Amino acid sequence: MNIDNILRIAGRFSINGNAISAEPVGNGWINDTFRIVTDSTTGPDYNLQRINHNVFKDVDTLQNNIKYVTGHIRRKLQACGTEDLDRKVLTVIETREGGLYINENGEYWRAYTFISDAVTYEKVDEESSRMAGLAFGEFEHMLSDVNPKILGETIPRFHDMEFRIEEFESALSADRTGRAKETEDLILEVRKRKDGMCIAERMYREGKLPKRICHCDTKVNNMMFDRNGNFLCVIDLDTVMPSFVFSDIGDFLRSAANTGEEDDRNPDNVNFNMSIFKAFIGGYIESAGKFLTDTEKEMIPFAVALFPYMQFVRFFTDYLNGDTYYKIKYPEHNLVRSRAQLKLLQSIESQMPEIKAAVREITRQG
Ligand code: GN1
Ligand code: MG
Repeated sequence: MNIDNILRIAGRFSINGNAISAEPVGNGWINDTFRIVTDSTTGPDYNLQRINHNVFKDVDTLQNNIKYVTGHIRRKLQACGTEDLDRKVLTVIETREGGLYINENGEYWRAYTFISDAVTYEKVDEESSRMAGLAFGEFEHMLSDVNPKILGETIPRFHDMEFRIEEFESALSADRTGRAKETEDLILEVRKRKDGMCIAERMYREGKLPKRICHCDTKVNNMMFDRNGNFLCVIDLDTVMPSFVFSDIGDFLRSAANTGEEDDRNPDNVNFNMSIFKAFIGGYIESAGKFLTDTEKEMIPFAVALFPYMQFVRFFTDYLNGDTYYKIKYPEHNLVRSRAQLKLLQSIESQMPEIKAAVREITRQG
């Protein structure tokens, strides 16, 4: 992409000064991000992002969600006298016409204030796991007084297990790639758990479980810290939408408490790390314990198992479909990912009594 063009697009947003340099930042595969520096001596730098319109089809909903959520959090932080607000919550920069994004020939762009002197971590230890629990719990807490229906689903039925099963069953009956016959063991593993794993959607319909505004992409690298290791804010708000709180608990632990890789070729490497789990839940209950219902707390062990299962089903469905969603590095990559997620699930299942006991203990204190 031509730098002059990026600088010109940056100039269409209400930035301070003139954009003078643009440098690619971050390593996400979803959106492309550029750090924009201006000639203003007093104003901040900016992040200019090209939004992946294949993943996020409804950019209006996406940007309205983010504007709403960041505005709400900013007002909350302001009300309790928080300093350094521009590093504690993302700031959406509007276009010169007052819009939330630009559409140029089918390419969608948005801008944020750049958060200065901040870092992200890739690896999780007990301390950062506890901080993540605190941070994502606090994020949900600050949004817990908002009617979740105000926000749209940026990816429809994103963490809906019934939907993921429907997608799996239709991939299987179409069997476009002829891959079903070599994966009968995995098909059985999906099917034998599917009723139990769809319980949250049933309870929601019966009014027994709420949806709340959740982050839905709770990875440690979606948190920013200052150079002294103090937590600043949560980033990557594209998937913020109404969901069960299980999304934020389950997806974090699925990635952070795996002793192996998400796509580990050797299932023996993959196990569920109990101390990372306990640290996260401890932090989470400290900030979220005050608004969660008893049912939500009791179902935390379910959330821990649900996400490896859901990811197993999603990877496996993509394998049966011929690898159309997740980027692959080799032909059986999605199959390897599926088996690794299944192994993580089995490790969780074998430690379930301990997981339940830990949750009971932590929620009693919280
Ligand atoms: C995708 O690209 P990344 O890592 O943020 C996916 C998640 C999956 C994850 C599995 C929008 O997230 O739901 O858990 O891959 N995001 C989307 O690696 O589908
Ligand atoms: Mg992401």
